[in-house]
Amino acid sequence: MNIDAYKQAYERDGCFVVKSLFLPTEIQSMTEESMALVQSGLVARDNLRTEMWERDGQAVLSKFDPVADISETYAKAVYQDDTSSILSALFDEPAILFKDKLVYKIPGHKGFGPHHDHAYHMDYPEDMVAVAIALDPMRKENGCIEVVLGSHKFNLPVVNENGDFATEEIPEDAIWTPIELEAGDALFFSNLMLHRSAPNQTEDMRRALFLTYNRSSDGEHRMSYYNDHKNNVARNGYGESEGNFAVPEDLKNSAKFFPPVTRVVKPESKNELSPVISL
Ligand SMILES: O=C(O)CCC(=O)C(=O)O
Repeated sequence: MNIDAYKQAYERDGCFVVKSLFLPTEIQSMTEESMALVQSGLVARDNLRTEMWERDGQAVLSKFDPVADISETYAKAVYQDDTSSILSALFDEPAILFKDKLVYKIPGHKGFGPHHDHAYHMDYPEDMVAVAIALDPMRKENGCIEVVLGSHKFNLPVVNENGDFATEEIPEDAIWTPIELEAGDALFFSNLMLHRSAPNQTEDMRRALFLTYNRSSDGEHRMSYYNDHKNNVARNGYGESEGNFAVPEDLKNSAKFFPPVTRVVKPESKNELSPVISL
């Protein structure tokens, strides 16, 4: 792993790709877990963990957000060794988890408009790194992430008077680069990096796990962020992203995270050696 090359790319472009960061067996566990979560009974329009989108007049699951505190499989991904080493090198100190979400991007999902993530948590440290881990191949046809290389240095005013991302401030000549990934690859990108994604025009889901970290010297903010998130959603919804109707008006007062958000605990490492058979 050439950590210096990653650091240089991060400084210059605001992002870089790490191929095969996760093993096929790890990806398989995560995709199986994503389906177990769908069937867990947690997907509901008043559950703030499960962001819903509209498709053909029906509410469908868009994201589990957060997810790592209810799933040992995803908690393991948070603490994966190579990810931690790369993040420590970028920050020059250990990283702390800020946010974790599992995006399902089902067929027909309309995609995500241009934004950077800091706009959605401006009260928290600016210096964060997101890691988008592909659980399925991410291609142009199923709405891979597209980025504007170098845009972490644009210093954009992020929010307009409606409280939405100020897309009108994005330079007209900005070049959007699609980042195609294989399952197991990961895109590391700055919290200030402009990104978006197109609709999923295929017949299959395009799942990705997004883990966002801040530097340890900036402190731990995850619990406080999700507490604020609850109030923001109840007050405003999620803005005007196309297709996103989040928590409906009549459920806003009762909407809550279930189960309640807890800290992400590092799973005990288990001895995974095969049993030895004496002959
Ligand atoms: O999953 C995607 O296509 C992009 C998601 C994204 O940009 C976000 O959730 O902020």
